[in-house]
Amino acid sequence: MPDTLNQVAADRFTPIDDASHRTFAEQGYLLVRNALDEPARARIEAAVDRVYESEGRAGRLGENGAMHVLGATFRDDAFTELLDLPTTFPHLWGHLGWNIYVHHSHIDVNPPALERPSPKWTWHQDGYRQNADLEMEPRPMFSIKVAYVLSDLADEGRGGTLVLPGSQRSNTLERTEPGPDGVYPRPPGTVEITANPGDAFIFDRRLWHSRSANQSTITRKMVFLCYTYRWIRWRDDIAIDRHSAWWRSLSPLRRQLLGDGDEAASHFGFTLESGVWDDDIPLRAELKQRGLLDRSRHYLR
Ligand SMILES: O=C(O)CCC(=O)C(=O)O
Repeated sequence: MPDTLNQVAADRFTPIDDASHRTFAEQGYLLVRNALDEPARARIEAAVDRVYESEGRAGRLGENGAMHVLGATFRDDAFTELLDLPTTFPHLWGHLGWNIYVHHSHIDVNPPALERPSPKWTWHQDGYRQNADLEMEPRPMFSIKVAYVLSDLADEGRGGTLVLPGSQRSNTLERTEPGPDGVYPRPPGTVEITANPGDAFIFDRRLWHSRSANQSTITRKMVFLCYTYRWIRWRDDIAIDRHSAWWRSLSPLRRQLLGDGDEAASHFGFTLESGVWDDDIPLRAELKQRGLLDRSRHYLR
């Protein structure tokens, strides 16, 4: 393997620094500047455009030409590189550990909105029943989403995601009172995430967040990947073709991140035969080889 590729391979296993770890734990989100360099950003944007064209041809675009499609990682080979991207992947295993995969991903294209901000209350935590079935406060994090920003979101009003820093520790969020126009004001403390093309942000699924209307003249383009534990089910309807050239070309790590597992027990981190942690699970093997398993962090044991 040429040196540069070795370097890239090594970077995805470089642990994140303590300050980033702490900021994410405190705020519930973290902005990662320049997650994609310009050639990579352009490759991903071109893939988004291909999906957009195909959805358009199939008559599946929403109002105003908006697109929200699930199963992004299976929609175009170009998205494969996002799975273990060196600039973001250390945050995923650094907070969740080695027994993870991407169970949900989506591509969003939001042309300039013609309408005024939605009168609907759109603040939520991710995870649906994960927010109802468990009686505890705060509930477990369970998953982290990475949001790749492909268009220019540097100014407010371009459809940036709204977040309430620190709100991941709270099971509930009080609704604000709608104004005379029916529109709910933003909860106090709201931050609209602004970012440059190629930046990414990661967020704890419990962080209270909301879409915002794109009131600019720039079409917003984003790709979201949600990493969770392998013992949590798929959120998207996907079918893996294990005989495809694409699947066979993938590294064992990428196959893990796309949901692969030899046997049911593997999804719980062990083999039936050994009854203990499965050292063949690709991400565990990669971390172990580098001395990155860490008994002091339960999820990295
Ligand atoms: O599109 C956005 O800005 C927010 C997306 C969102 O709410 C989500 O991914 O759960």
